[in-house]
Amino acid sequence: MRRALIALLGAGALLLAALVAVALPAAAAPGTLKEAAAAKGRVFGAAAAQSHMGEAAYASTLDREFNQLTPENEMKWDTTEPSRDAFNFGPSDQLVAHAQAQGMKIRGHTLVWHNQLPGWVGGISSRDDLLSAMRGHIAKEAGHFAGKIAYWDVVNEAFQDGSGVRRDSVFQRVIGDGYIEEAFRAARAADPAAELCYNDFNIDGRNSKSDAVYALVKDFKARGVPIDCVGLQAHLTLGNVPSDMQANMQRFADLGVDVHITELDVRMSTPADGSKLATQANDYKKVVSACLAVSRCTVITVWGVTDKYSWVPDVFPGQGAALLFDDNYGKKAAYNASLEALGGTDPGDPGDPGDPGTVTCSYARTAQWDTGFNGQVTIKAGASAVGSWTAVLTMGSGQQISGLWNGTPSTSGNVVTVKPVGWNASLAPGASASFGFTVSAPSGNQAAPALTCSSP
Ligand code: 9MR
Repeated sequence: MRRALIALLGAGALLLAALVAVALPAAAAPGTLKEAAAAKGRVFGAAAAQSHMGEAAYASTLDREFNQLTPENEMKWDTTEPSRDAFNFGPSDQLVAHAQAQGMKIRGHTLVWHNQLPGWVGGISSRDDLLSAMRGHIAKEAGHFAGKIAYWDVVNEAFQDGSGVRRDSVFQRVIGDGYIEEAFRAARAADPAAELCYNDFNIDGRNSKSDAVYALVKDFKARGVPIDCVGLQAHLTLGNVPSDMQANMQRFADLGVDVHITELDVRMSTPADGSKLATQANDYKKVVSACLAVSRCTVITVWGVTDKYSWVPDVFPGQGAALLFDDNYGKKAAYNASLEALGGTDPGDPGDPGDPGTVTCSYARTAQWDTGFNGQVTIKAGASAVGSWTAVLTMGSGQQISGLWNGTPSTSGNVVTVKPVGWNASLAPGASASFGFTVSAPSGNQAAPALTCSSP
């Protein structure tokens, strides 16, 4: 009995030790988007295409960082029902199986849309016939995936851009205003477990189009038409996150629906450069922060895994670099900014241009005379902010620093380590600080000192 008790106590101590051991690493900031999002009660997804899944870096980046998958094209009407009543769920089933194996949520995209619509649908001119085709499509597709889909984009892009007017689609022309609610009712019947969303672009801030979507959702809620969420696509251009994005999300949330950012990307004119990438990082940070500030903003999904396969250059020639990973699957500054906005920290992969703490430095000779010269060192932050920096100068033979300004030097032999003076320690992304110095040197030896720098 006594022995058993001691054994039990021993086991208890072991269990406690194990718990502590498990608990300690968990305290570290999450190192991937999906972990950081989960810690905030959010989901972080990406659109993915079955045709790229064979590329190892594509699949491993998707699996490592994201916990929600939106099939980029595979669930669209032209793929799933290319001719009437002939269904093809091959590519979408593969993506769904992959997502399920990875424990990712799946966003169904999309049941009713004027694009990627097979010709036979556009050819229907009778209201009853189109209604029955639409209901049949939804019943079959949402029914096929029932129980596996977390969110359905039931109707996509039903309003004209730049106005609150309904888009002139075949559904609008032939069925009339009521087609949207018919679609939502059919989706609820086919898959009662999925959250049903209305999804559109350029409704990220308040404008006439988002006002129209707001009125639609309000009306649906008032009349009991099933709707659970609104998808703001957030296909944004550099430096143009709507300042009222958070307020816009909040007004939808106040109607009693969840808000999802469904197709986030921030395009720029290519080629990208450090300054554009820093602006983009800030844009992503704004979007993620706005979502976190709205408790019903539960999902953030980017429209692709890598810049390499983004839709942007195909549709906007000369633009691109819109996503979180570059063509080589390197993390961009926007990745780090998003991760940090979610409360995570990148463990750091050497060579990532977006890693925190990256500084570069350069040297210039600003004056010279026979027995000396003035030099200036400029330290520039990478795409993330740095809290401090260190520059190390290795002086040439016989050279000595006789004066130094805007820096704090410490000298050991011919090596001079320079730290900031305080006010020039922290640098915003892409910002720089400089210090200057005077060197006395043997006649004619104006050779540049060797220079390295780091952060902090
Ligand atoms: O990314 C998709 C691209 O591969 C397709 O060619 C394109 C065809 O319409 O659709 C793209 O995805 C769109 C999404 O389904 C709905 N919102 C806009 C997206 C970008 O065009």
